[in-house]
Parts: sequence; C-alpha cells; structure tokens
Amino acid sequence: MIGPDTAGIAERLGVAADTATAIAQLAAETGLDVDAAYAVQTALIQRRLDRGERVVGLKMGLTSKAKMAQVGVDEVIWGRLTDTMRIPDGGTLDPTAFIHPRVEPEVAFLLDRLPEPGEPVGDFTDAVRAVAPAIEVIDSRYANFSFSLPDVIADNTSAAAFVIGAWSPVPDGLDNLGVLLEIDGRVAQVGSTAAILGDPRRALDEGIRLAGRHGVRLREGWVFLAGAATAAVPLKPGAHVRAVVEHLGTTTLRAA
Ligand code: OOG
Ligand code: MG
Repeated sequence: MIGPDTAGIAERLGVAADTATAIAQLAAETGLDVDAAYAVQTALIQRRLDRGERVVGLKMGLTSKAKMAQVGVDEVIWGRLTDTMRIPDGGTLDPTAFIHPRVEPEVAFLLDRLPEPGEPVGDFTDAVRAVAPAIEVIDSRYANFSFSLPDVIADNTSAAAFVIGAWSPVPDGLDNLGVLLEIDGRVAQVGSTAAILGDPRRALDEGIRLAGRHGVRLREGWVFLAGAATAAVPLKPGAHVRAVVEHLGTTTLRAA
C-alpha cells in the first residue's frame, strides 16, 4: 500500500503558514493517522531547518481540559519550537502575518540535562534549570481552527510564536499556582497550573515519553512549554496581552 504523501502534505501546511492562508483539513482525505501525522510534522520542521531556522524547544498541547474542550480533541500532543517563533518579552507581533492567531497562558521550563531515553526523569530540579511564565501564540493553519487529532499534529500543533518572561529558580511546588490572561488590562481567562495534567511537571514526563516514541529527544538548553492552563483567546490587532503566573511573574506581548 502507498502511504500518505508526507512531503506533499508538509508543503501544503508550510505554504499555508508562510502565506497566512487557511487550508481545509486534510487527514481524512489523505489517510493520515497519528504516526503519519508526526512524520508530516517532522517534514514541516525540516522545511524550516532548510531555510536556516533552529529547533529551540518542545511544546505540549491539550494538557488541560479547558483546551481539549475548546478544540474538541482529547489527546495530549507535542510540537516543535524554532528560534524564529520566539518574540522577546514585551515584544510586538504582526497579527496580519498569521491566519487567526490566539494567545494562551503557559508555564515554560528551561531544560537541564535529561536522562537517557527510557530512564525516568527522577528529580525535577535536575531536569529543569528554571521556570517562567509564557504566552503561546497558536494559529491553526486549518479554516475555522477546526481539525482532527492527526490534522493538528501534522500542523505542528498550531505552533506560531511564543514569549517567555524572566526565568526563576524552580520553586518547591508548581501544581497550584494561579494563572491569569489579561487583554488590554481586562481579565480574559483565569485558571490554575493544576489544570495542566494536575501538575505541569507531569507534562515534562509526557513530553519525553511521547516525543521519544517518534525518536525526538529533548535537549539541554531547550525551552519546554507545558501547555495552556486555560482556553485560548483571539489576538486582535493593537491588543496588549499579559500573562501572570503566581510566584513566577508576568510576561507581555503586543499585537501591532
Ligand atoms: C492546538 C495546540 C494546543 C495547548 O497549549 O494546549 C496547545 C490548538 O489548540 O490549536 O498549544
Ligand atoms: Mg499551547
């Protein structure tokens, strides 16, 4: 049997992102399953590497019920972050370079040395050097932000951009910190880090395990986004976005 056209699908998704033009879902039509979808994601990232980008981290998706409910997919997924997706803290993003961008509040980890594949993480503070509040900008390349599980995996889990606040040493607990997303000084979402798999530290175990299945090993110095604690909110031109994570501080982003 001939499998799905990995390169062709990655090209369609890559062009959709480059031209900020939505496309129709494609997994059903092309017979993409989860494994084939991760192969498309790899090809999509390779397209970025070929033009000089570098992978700088891993992001988790759908680690909270709020997110699963918002997009109607209930499996934890992961995607890759590259250097050009990073926006400096307090920086500006041009929303017209995206299709229908949304922002969501996250917790970021700065990875330290990780155990060999298959070994347990052990002490979290050995694996993670620092933590920070973060904002992820997601932008599904599919029309109406509507997709199946393999569709969203192939699309690098809607990754578009991210902002990270100041790094802090790893606190004793990360499992019950208040999370706030403000747009133009008004509260848009409130939540708790407990929404992220009960404890965002668990997202790291899941990331190592799930990415490992596809031969991807997390590296020292990488950024790790544990997944949004709340539903995502549309990013409108001119908006000023602020994410606050209790004890970790604040990070901001402005839409041009
Ligand atoms: C998929 C990406 C989900 C998260 O933090 O849960 C994600 C999407 O919502 O389009 O990044
Ligand atoms: Mg996210």
